Amino acid sequence: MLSGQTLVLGAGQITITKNLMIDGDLDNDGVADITIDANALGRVFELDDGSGTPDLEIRLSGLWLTNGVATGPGGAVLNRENLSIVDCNLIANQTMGDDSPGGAVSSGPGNLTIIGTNVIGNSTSGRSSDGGGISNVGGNLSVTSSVIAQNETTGFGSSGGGIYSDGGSFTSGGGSLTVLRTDIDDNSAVGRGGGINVRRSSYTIDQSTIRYNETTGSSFDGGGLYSVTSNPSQRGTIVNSTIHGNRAQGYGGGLYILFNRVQIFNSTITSNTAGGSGGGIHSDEFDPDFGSRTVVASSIVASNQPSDVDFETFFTGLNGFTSRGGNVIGLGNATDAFADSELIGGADPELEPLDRYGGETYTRPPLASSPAIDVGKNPDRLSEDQRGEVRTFGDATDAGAVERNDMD
Ligand SMILES: [Ca+2]
Ligand SMILES: [Ca+2]
Ligand SMILES: [Ca+2]
Repeated sequence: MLSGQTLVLGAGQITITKNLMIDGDLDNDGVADITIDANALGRVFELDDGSGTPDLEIRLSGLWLTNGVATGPGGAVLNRENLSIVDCNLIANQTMGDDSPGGAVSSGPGNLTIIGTNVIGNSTSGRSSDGGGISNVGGNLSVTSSVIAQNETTGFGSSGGGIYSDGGSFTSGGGSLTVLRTDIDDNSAVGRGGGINVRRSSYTIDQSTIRYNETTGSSFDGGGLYSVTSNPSQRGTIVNSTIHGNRAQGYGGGLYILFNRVQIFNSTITSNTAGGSGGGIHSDEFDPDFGSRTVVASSIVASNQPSDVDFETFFTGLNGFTSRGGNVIGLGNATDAFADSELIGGADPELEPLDRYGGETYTRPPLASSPAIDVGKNPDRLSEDQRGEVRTFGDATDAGAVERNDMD
C-alpha cells in the first residue's frame, strides 16, 4: 500500500505551461496517494502558458491539494487552460483579499471538468470573491460523481458558497454548468446562492442533491441555488434531483429563479426555508414576451417554509410557473398554475428522511402511503430515477426524484 506521501511546497506555486498529466494515484485504485501541501505559503498550481487563450490540456488526478492560500483567484488552482481534475481531494484551501474568486479553484475562460473529487472546506474571505469552492467564468464547468461540501464565502457581495458559474455574457452562448450525480452539501454564501450561483449560461442539475446550503447575508436569495439570465436561449434544467433543507435569508429557500427559463422535472424539493416568500421555489420576473418561466413536471414541492411555490413580478403581475402535470404541490401564491397536480396544502408528502437509499447521492423515497406514488409523469422518458433504479415502476411514474419499487 502506498499512502501518506506528502510534498510540502516551500514557497510559492507550481506553474504549468504545457500539456501535462499528473497522476498521483500510484496503485490505480481510484484513491489519491500523493498530497501537495502548500503550507499556507501560496497557491498550489497556476495553469497558464501566457498565450491568452485556453489551448493547453492538463489533467490532475489522484492528488490531495491542501492548504493553498492565494491573494487573487484560486486558492489551490488558478486555471486559464482546459483542466480535468479526477479522483482528487481539494481540502481547506482559501483566497484572501478582495476580488479573489474560487476558494479551491478559479477557472475560465477554459473548460474545467471535475470527476470523482471532493471539494471540501475551502473559502474566500474578501469582498466580491465568488465561489467558496469553485469559480468558473466564461468556460464550461462539469462536475460529476463529486462532493462539494462545507465551502463558504464570507466577504461582502460574495456569491455561490459551493459553486459560482458565470457564462460571461448575457448575449452570446457563453459557458455552461453541468452537475451530475453530485452532492452539494452544507455550503454557505454571504451573497446569492448558498450552494450554487449560476448566471448568464445554460445549466443542468441531474441525479444530484443540493442540501443544507444557506445564504448568510441578510436578505440574500437562493439558499440552494440562485439562477439568473436575461437570454432566453440560456436555459436551466433540474431533473431527477433532490433540493432539501436549504435556507435563504431572503427569497427562495431551495431555488431562486430570476428571468431564467428553467425546467424542473422529476425532482423533490422539501424542507427548505426562506426569510421571504418561496421556501421551496421563488420565481421572479416572469415575462411572456421574453420566454422566462418556471416549468414544473412530476415533482414534489412540499413541506417548505413558509411556503412552497411563489412568484413575484414587478412588471407583468403574471404567475411565472407553468405546470406540465403530475406534481405534488403544497402551498404558495403560485398554486393556481398547478390545477393539473395533486395539491396537498400543508399536508406531509410522506417521504423517507434524507439518507442513502442506493445510487451516489442522498434521496427521499416515497413511503408506501405517499401521495406521490403513481401520480407522476416522465416527459423526458427517463430510464432511471435519481438513484439509478427504474424510473417507472407499478402503474405509473412516481412524482419526485425517486421511484418506489418493490425493494423499498
Ligand atoms: Ca491509490
Ligand atoms: Ca494558453
Ligand atoms: Ca410508480
